[in-house]
Amino acid sequence: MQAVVLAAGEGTRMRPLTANTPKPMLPVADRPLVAHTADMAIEAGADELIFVVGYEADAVRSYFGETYRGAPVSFAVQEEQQGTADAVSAAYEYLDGPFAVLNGDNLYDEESISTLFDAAPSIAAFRVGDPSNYGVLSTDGDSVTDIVEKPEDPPTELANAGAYVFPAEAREWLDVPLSDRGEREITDVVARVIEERSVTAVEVDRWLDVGRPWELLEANEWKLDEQTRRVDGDVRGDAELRGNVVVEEGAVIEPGVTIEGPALVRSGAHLGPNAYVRGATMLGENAHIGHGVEIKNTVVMADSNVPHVSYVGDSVLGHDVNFGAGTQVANLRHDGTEVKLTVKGDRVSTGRRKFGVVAGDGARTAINTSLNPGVVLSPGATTTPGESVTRDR
Ligand code: TTP
Repeated sequence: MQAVVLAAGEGTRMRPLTANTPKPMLPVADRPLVAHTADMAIEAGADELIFVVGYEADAVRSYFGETYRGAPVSFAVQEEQQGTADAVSAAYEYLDGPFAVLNGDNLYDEESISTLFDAAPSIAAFRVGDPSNYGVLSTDGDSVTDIVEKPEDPPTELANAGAYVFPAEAREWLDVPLSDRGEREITDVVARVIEERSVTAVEVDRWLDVGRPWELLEANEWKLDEQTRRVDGDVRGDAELRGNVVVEEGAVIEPGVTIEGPALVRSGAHLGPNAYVRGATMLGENAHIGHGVEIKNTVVMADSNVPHVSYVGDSVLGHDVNFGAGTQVANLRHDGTEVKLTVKGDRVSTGRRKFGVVAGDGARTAINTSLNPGVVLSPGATTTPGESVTRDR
């Protein structure tokens, strides 16, 4: 079966992390987010991958190349982001049979996607207490009878989880009218498929739609937890690696370092001496974490540095970030309420009592900077020595 993977979006809610990297290419454990989607599709039986690309398309192209895990790969370009049905239309000329459509920024448990492929035509559903913010499925047994966007009075608890297998004819049903928000929506294609065919709802056990920075952290927590302990790098002296820790070949762990898994140290990363890494932390390629630094539950992307006596917790650092000596990240509010972040101009709760900061590519803090919970640093932002940063910059 062919699998169409939607990866044309910029990920505006993920800014500033998407300033130079499209959201599907942001790191989740040892590979880009969209590679997890591609892997699931292959495991479920896809024998051809068609990526719909747009924003920063070259990053997706160069990662996947012409074949991926033995499956031929094509790239369809969506010039303007005019909605998910429009994105699938971009792949029209490549389609020649039943096809799956998967969002390039969603994670599922692998088994459910295999069941989805086997049950074609089919749609993935996720059971949520209040599905009124989703597309909601009506069902008769396993069969889907209707789909309604954001209903006030949801007919079931089954939310549309954004993964589908369509019959070959659906290729001709993609040209749906613009919705009220001015996009061509895949929900309208799904509605047509339900009208024309018997469609099975496949309940997925686990689903994460990765849209905002703390969801990227959550995605890493999920995938780091699934990795298998492996130490291929250079671990020196009395460094101690506890639990589910992966150290890739080419990484160096100096004496005095303690790492508590799950944690991943990627190739070229340099850690210590005397650093403490714990709880679902991913240190990207060539990252440098120096003496006296504690890093907890954090994503540090490639080429970033936290070289001297700092604490960084529950945070996401983009590429080529540098935290000056003594930089401290606060990740818990005194009032214990959930940390909020500004997403596209609105204050939004992360749903987490503990969340630190988001640093865009190339952000640099000066010595002894303290950063408040929920602060977002733009790409290239700087601070002054001893500064206490309480607002985004
Ligand atoms: P969204 O998460 O709705 O869009 P986005 O990724 O651009 O993020 P944001 O809303 O923060 O700007 O899209 C869901 C999936 O569909 C995602 O994998 C991107 C993809 N997509 C396209 O490929 N083309 C499109 O026109 C749209 C709207 C989405």
